[in-house]
Parts: sequence; structure tokens; C-alpha cells
Amino acid sequence: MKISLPAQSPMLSKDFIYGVATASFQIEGSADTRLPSIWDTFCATPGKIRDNSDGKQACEHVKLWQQDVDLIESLGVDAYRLSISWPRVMHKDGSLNQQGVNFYIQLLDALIAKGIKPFVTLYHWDLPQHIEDDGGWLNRETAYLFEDYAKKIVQALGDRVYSYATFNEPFCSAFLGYEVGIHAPGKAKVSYGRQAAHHILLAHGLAMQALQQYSPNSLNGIVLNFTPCYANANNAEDRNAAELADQYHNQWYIKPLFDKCYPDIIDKLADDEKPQVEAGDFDIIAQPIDFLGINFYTRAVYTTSENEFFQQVDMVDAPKTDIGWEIYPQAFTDLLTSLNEKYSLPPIFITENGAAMADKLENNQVSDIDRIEYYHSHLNAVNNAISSGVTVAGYFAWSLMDNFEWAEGYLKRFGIVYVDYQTQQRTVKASGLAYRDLINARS
Ligand code: PNW
Repeated sequence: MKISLPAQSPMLSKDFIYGVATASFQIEGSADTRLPSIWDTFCATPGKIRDNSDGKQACEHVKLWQQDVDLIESLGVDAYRLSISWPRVMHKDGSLNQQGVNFYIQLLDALIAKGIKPFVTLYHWDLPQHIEDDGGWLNRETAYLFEDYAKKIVQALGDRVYSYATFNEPFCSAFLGYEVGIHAPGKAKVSYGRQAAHHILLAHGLAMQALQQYSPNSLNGIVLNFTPCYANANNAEDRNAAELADQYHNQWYIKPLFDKCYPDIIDKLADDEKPQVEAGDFDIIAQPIDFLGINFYTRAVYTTSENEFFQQVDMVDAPKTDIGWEIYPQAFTDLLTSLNEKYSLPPIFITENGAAMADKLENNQVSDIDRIEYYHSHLNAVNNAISSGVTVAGYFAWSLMDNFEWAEGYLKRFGIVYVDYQTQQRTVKASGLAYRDLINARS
């Protein structure tokens, strides 16, 4: 089983960027050398994490970073996407924590020395807890604190970074964290979710201005996740439900970036559910971006509901990954082509795509054939979108290695490298070898 693409695919050219991705809280460990984040607090709250685990050790990447850089190199990738832990690089008073900054500087220098391009995300969900104590993303002031953090860290890292993303998946922070409460900080109210989303988008716009000023030579943008929405039955009611779900979960985060407004579904919200938007906010939010990062895992299917705008339908008989997400690669092509029609997009990077599988380490090997098949079908789905005119410049596998999978703890494995959490031993899975072979097959 291998990952292959049509012979003429632009994804087989050397200038198509292949990478692997991680995030700070999910791999770093060494929680004792940084400030607490909202995820530390959430993990310490009984019932929030499926295996009652936390990020105190995770993959011990802060201690093992040198061997992890060698591991990344061994996969033959062009780029590595990581995130910076805000609570590791800043003190409570807003000054830089030089010890934390030095960790990232040595990591970036080691990557650069090996010719690996660093893609850096400034916010992958680990908000300092003291900022949450002042209201977190419900407090408009947090957007300005983020702008200040962005300015300081970008200046400290100098010209080491190939690409900066302001945020990873505002949907997850706002909706999962503040609207339904299954992610940190665990707040649950419609108005909270909508307000958090607005302040995160505002923070993105403010930070984009700082990035273009202090790091004009890097590719600067944002990473959004999309779960394309399909109608269950092919009738007007279900098509409408799917359209509304798409507006609420997907378009809410991209439309303001290009069209300076929220989608129409905002008019269906009660007044006290709508976000407070100040004059000029959309002009800040809609800063030009050098690239759009897209994370794709699955689709969702919707029908109508009596008391809600839409209701998701479980595709009972469909193939699914170990986390219960339907495997439906056609949605990836549909997503890219439809976004390309709706918006005038900058170049796209697929900043995450991958699958959780119930991996077993046997004789020092992991035969994750289903994951290879997932990568094969999804890379070909991207290729099909490129063939119909979408500009995609690179692709990152989620994830470099198994790690702390948020509310699922360590129970779900997304890595192309297996991690034994007892010994911290890393073993490249069959999918990691197949990914390396695809990368090496380019001309
Ligand atoms: C993304 N959803 O999370 C994150 O960027 C990663 O940190 C994470 O490990 C990976 O995907 C796998 O989960 C998501 O419910 C979590 O729609 C949930 C959703 C989407 C993305």
C-alpha cells in the first residue's frame, strides 16, 4: 500500500511543500516551566478529559526536541508546522519570558539548519489562564493583549520563520470552548460563542497588521477548519438546514475576512445572542492575508429540526476513523472548489489533514494501512481541486506524532509516528514511511 498521485500532478513537483504539524499543548509537556493555560485548568476539572489525563508530560517535546527534529528530518519533509505556547513565552506582566523564547529560537535554528521551513502558529488554544480569569475571549481587551504578544514574539524570533498563522481554528476555540463547552475553558452559551469568535477575529486582524509590519518577508495568514455540510435528503428543507449549518460553523469564520460581515444566519439569532461589534472592527478583521490555511478532516450531514436551525445526522453505515469521523474525501475537493468560487482567495496551504486510528505497536512496527489509504484518498482529493483551478501550495499531515488529543486525552492516535507514552519511544508508522516515499518520489 502506498500513497500515489497521477504522474502529471503539480503535487509531485519539488516546489509543492510537504510538512507535518503539531501544537504546543499537545506535545510539549514541561508544564512546570511555563504559566498555566486554560487547558491545564480544564484537564484538572473532573469529567472533561476522557482518560482524565493532562498535558504535563505529553510527548516531552521540550526535553526531546533535538531527537524530534532528527525525526522530522528523517521523514524528508520540507516544512514543520508548530505552535508557540503563549504562556511559555510571556510573563504575567506581559514581558517576554526569555527562557521560553530561547526554547523556540533553538528549535527554529535547528530546523533551519536542516533546511526545514518553520510554519509557526501563534495561537493553538493555550490561552494563559490569568487572561481567562479576566474574561478570556469574552473580554475585548484580550484581542489587544494578543496583538501585543504577537508584536513581541515576532520581533524576538527575527527572520527565522517562513510562515506565521495568527490563529488555529477559531471555530474550535469559540464554538467548542465558549458555546458548547467541550473544550477549554468549558463555557456554554450561544452569546459567549459568538462574542468569543468576534474577539478572536478582531485579534487576528490586529495581529495581521503587526505581522506585516514586523515580519513582512514571511507568509502571514490564518488557519481555519472546515467541515463541509451536506443535506441528508435531497429536498429543500434539508438543503436549507445544510446551508444554515455551513453558515454557522464554517462561513462565520471566513466571510468576515473577505466580505467584512457575518453570514445571514446572524439575523436569525436573538439580539442578546449576537456579538457586540464596534464600528471599524470589520476593517481590522479583513486585513489582506498572504495565505489561507485550511484544516480538513470530515464532512457533516444535516436535516431539519423542530427547535433548532439544523440537526446533524449520524451516517451509521459510513466508513469512519477511530474518533468516529466519517471518511469522505470528495468533501475535501468540494470544499476547496466552493471556497475558491465564493472568495478571492490567496494561495492555500492544507495545514492539517489526517486520521485517528487504533494503532498497535507489534515487533517495533505499526501497520496502519487504513491511515495510508486515508492519506492517499485525501491527497488525491486535493489534486482534483488543483486540477479544477484551485491554488494549493502545500500540505501538512496531522500529526507528526501521536499526542494529547484534547478532550479525548491520549486515547486517540493521529500520528504518522507512534509514541509509547511510558518510554517516550517514537516509532515511524507504515503511514510515515509511505508519506516519506511520496515526498521522495517528487521530481
Ligand atoms: C484539530 N471538530 O482539532 C486541531 O487543530 C488539532 O489540534 C487536533 O488534534 C486535530 O484537529 C484532530 O482533532 C479539531 O469537532 C477538533 O470539528 C475538533 C473539530 C475540528 C478540529
